[in-house]
Amino acid sequence: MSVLIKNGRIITASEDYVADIFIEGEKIKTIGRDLSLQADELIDAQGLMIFPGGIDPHVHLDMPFMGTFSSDSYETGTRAALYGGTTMVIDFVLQTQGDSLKNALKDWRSRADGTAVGDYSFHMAVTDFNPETKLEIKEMVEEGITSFKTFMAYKGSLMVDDRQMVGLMEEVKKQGGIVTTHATNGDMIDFLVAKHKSEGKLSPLYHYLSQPEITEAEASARFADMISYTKSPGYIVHMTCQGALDAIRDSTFRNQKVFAETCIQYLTLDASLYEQDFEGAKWVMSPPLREKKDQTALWAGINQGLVQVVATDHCPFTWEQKQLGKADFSKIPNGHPAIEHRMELLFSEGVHSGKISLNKFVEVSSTNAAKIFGLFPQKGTIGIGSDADLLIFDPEMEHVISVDTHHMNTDYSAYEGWKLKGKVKTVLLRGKIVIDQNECLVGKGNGRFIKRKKVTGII
Ligand code: DUC
Ligand code: ZN
Ligand code: ZN
Ligand code: ZN
Repeated sequence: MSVLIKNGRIITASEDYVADIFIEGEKIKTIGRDLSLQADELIDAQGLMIFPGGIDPHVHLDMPFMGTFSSDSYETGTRAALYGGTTMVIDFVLQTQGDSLKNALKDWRSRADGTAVGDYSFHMAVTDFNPETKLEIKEMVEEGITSFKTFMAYKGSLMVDDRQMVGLMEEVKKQGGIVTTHATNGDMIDFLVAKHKSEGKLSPLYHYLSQPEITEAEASARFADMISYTKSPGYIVHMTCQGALDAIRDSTFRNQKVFAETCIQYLTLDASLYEQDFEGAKWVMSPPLREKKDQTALWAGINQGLVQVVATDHCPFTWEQKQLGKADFSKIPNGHPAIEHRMELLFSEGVHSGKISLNKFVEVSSTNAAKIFGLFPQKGTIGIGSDADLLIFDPEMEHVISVDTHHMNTDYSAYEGWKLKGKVKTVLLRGKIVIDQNECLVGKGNGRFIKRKKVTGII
């Protein structure tokens, strides 16, 4: 199977030029002007942009959480991702405390393998670091799982203490991986949740007020300090606020790098959404949405190279599932749906509004995640020999986000009615046209588990 894409404007993290792309099998074979090669499929991309397929390194599909499961399966979630130009996701395996990493991986792969429509990998969330787990880190790296997630919150089910954290960092460094973290101070949050509940303050607003900026700034600084001590590569997931950004900026003065990821919602939505009775439950996620000043700081952080990745933390629930917390904000399943609109939101709100450049758009939506997590140059760029994961994009086409047209398995949209400029037209995954003109051309099982390489921590 071969495909020839003519006259597209190719944008990578560092280039911007018009050329033809010739694909043979799953890979890009040739890039050049006026190629006259015979191909099975011809795509005219005149007037359109071509980006590397998006990589969302933070999603939770079919995840058991807070007494229920996130509502997108690997099939519906990765299909929605493809509709939005994201060709690969990295999900999270959660170790059960007291059990092995191997068993957790088996459990997660049983739900994803043969189901996913787009490509996928996993971070391994280590929730119980002990002498047995330590021995499994090397095996995981050999399986192509080279990133290890930790939670500094959710005590009793997911949280590791600092003793486990430094131990894990030392071992992961030795085996060639990277430690990532949900950086919020779990004990402080638990205190505030209990306090608000004892005062009868039970609405979604108190979810927000139980996780103030300081809880994230403190944990981010602590994580950066432990990374400084152990010299392991480190990455903070879903950074939301100026205080956390300040903590990692400070760490750069030690000539130290802690990678940071923010999510599209923290750049585009703010905490005023919690000021409306139970409706605010739609945006109950952890960490919560912040203030306008934090959005400004995050956009600046992206431009300064302090924030490398824009992900989603896609963790969807239906409105019925959200009712689990109707009488108590601490029982509202945490998370919101975003996997489908990350690229279009970032393009419209970032590029069109003049906040980031086209090259930066590619860097933070695809290339940097590929580099940090051991996928580059197989994924994350448009180059000879790379997987032909491509997003053909109409930069001027306007459209409106709505639950009536989205493909995620949720009955509400967190961005209902948002008018965007710039829309996905055609998507290729490993040389195959998977989305064309709002239609998905592949089914369940089309996605592949991608083994990742060891991580250097330098990009
Ligand atoms: N935050 C969420 O909002 N959902 C899933 C896990 C998390 O940390
Ligand atoms: Zn998290
Ligand atoms: Zn998450
Ligand atoms: Zn324009």
